[in-house]
Amino acid sequence: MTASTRFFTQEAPIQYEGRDSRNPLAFRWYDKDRMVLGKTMEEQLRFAIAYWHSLAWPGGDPFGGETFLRPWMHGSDEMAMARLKADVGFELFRLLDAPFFCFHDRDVAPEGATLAESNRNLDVIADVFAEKMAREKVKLLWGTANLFSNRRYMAGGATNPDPDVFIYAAAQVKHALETTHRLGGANYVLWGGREGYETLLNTDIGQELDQLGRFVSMVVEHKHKIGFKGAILVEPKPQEPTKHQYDFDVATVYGFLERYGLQKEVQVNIEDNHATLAGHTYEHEIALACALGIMGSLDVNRGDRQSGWDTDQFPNDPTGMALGFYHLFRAGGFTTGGCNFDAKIRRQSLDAEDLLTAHIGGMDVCARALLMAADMIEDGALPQFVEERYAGWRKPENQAILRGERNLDDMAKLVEERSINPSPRSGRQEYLENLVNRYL
Ligand code: XLS
Ligand code: NI
Ligand code: NI
Repeated sequence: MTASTRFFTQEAPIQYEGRDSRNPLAFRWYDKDRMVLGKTMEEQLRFAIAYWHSLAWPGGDPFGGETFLRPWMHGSDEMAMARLKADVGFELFRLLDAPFFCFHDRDVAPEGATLAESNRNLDVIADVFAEKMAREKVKLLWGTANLFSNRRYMAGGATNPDPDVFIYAAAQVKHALETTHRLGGANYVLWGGREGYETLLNTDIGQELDQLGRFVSMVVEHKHKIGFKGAILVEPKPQEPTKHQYDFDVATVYGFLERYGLQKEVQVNIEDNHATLAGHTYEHEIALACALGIMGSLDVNRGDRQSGWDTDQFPNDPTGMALGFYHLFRAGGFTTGGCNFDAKIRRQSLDAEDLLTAHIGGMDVCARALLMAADMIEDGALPQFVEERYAGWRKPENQAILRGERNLDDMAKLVEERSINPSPRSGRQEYLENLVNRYL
């Protein structure tokens, strides 16, 4: 028996028991083998567990320190603690029957005094992972590098005014990307928590954006060099920890990618709580990414209406999730991406069991949302309404406008020739909202 089985009292993986089950340690909606839109729920949703929140976070907040007192955070031998954490982590993945997990380099192994030492520590734990992954079903959805915790990154990694920090960060990302590749990761994520500014009084925005453009280009070049087949994903967020982050939202990231010629190489990892912090909805960000052809993966969580920060709570709103899923699955669903629980239990949720129930609830919310989205797509009334609303644009004479074959003079002539005097048509928003409620 491993140390990890002493952390969770639960021994058998969580099972689907159906919506009438009263068992808190059972799925009520997530029936992994159920076919939805041509694939099993497991294949469609591609759930991942986030190492940082569930295994590396001690339960602190700005007013108080750790509450969880996890055994693997209290030992003098840091590498032994990292191994114990891995044991508990893989036990968590097994109990939740999770197909994927995600990690930052510094979540899984301690940082050393030099980059070389940090790399060695990461390699040791990557070996532990590789060994466990050969035995278990869990795979790596994505890896990433932590370029925000250490004080050297306080003014940014890629966007630091000091070129030595850029170089250090790039070398760290090289190793994290290679480790992700070695473990068969499906994606590599770049989230720029400190790629932004605190005050414009000390910041050259144009210079910093050029640094970031070059940094991301080097990551893409290296991906091809080592033969990594996964996707490179940028994760938008408007602020926190920096006052203003350059990867503000999907639209901003797309503009950045175009400027640096990366729009065919990089996609986005969209997080619900980041979408709302940017003043959008998850639905908006997902629909836009699908329309721009850069939809990669999802961090599923939720914020709090009263809080202006990233509370990273487990999702509990199937309807909101379904509206986002509707766009994602209409566009064909995930390819390399999945639903990563970038979510943490509350700091009063002390028990091992709380980690299980949080994920069970989140997985059920996503499963329910998938079923709703499938109904919306298969019933066809919603997509058909939109199709008809734009039907005029399918006519060859109007297609010619979009192809750039007509100019403003032509527009003036057309108004005369066709006696155009448009009469507005109802957008029927309430009818459509009632339609959505039918799928609940
Ligand atoms: C923080 C981000 C982070 C990324 C990975 O707000 O969501 O957790 O997903 O670096
Ligand atoms: Ni977040
Ligand atoms: Ni995230």
